[in-house]
Amino acid sequence: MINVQFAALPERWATYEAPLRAAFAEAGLEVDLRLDHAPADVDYVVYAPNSNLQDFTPYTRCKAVLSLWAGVEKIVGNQTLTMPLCRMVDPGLTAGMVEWVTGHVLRYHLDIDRTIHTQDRWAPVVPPLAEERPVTVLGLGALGQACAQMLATLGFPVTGWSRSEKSIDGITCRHGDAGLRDALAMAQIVVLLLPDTPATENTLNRDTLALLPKGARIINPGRGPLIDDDALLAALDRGQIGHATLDVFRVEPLPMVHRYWTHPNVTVTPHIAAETRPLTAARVIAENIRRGEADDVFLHQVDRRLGY
Ligand code: NDP
Ligand code: OXD
Repeated sequence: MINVQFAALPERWATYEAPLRAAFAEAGLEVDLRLDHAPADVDYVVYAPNSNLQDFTPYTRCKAVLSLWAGVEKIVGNQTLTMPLCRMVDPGLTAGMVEWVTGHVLRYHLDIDRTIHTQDRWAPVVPPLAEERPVTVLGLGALGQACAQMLATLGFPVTGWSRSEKSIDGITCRHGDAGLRDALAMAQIVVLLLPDTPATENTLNRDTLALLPKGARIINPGRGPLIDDDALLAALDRGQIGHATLDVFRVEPLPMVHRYWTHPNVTVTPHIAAETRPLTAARVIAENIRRGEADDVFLHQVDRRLGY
């Protein structure tokens, strides 16, 4: 019997229990899934970083902590978490992010707000085709790559930026510090899908925002610290940035006094770009437990040195 502890907000148990049990059965795993195993008996922890479990010291035989979240910045530095940590890469979450990003890119591309606001007048403005609208995606991981590919399929010229060198069909790939300048130089729309690490903090700052063509639009479903907020607000005020759609913030919920709420050229969404979907995520968890039991390498194991 494999002992699995579910450690997330208590209200999540009702959503995840049945999909996890079904996925374990489907994978042929005999699992005792509970909220309350004795820590020393636990083989795997299914984990959300906002759960009460923060001290992993008593989890002496735990083979892996399997995160339900894609972003691991809240736990990657936890010194008591010495066992392998796997982040969530879930087809359902990826599909949600592709839809959210594509929707917001199309909102900008088609100038949907302006069209709606002028609908009392017959004033046709023909939008350009996607092929005339360069888009840059910062981050070419599970989510960035899927979004970049969907945008390229729609006809946008897409440039992607990552830490390591990549080659992806239909995407102009840039990497490293030097590649960022190229990736931003032509971008009319920038999507941020980087993890929050010391190396990615303030990727968009006063200097890099100035590299963008005037009026460029920013979409951030990545993490708040990727953007220097004061620099973005200043760039919005002087029109260097035309509009920003922000889903994630340094402090969440975004404090009501924050200027983002009232800035006319900012859209705030409450960290809803993409949710982990229990049915598909449960299969990913089951597959990692199967791998752990077979002494195979885990999927999506976090590199603590890199922080993602
Ligand atoms: P991945 O780890 O799969 O991809 C991260 C990408 O960022 C990789 O391409 C990586 O490069 C690149 N990267 C990391 N560090 C740097 C750096 N210093 N310079 C340049 N590129 C860098 O993550 P996901 O795609 O799964 O997720 C991305 C983020 O999306 C998550 O970390 C999370 O913060 C956020 N997220 C937000 C959600 C929401 O609802 N708003 C939902 C889910 C996730 P390389 O390929 O070379 O390693
Ligand atoms: C995640 C998120 O990291 O929802 O999974 O932001």
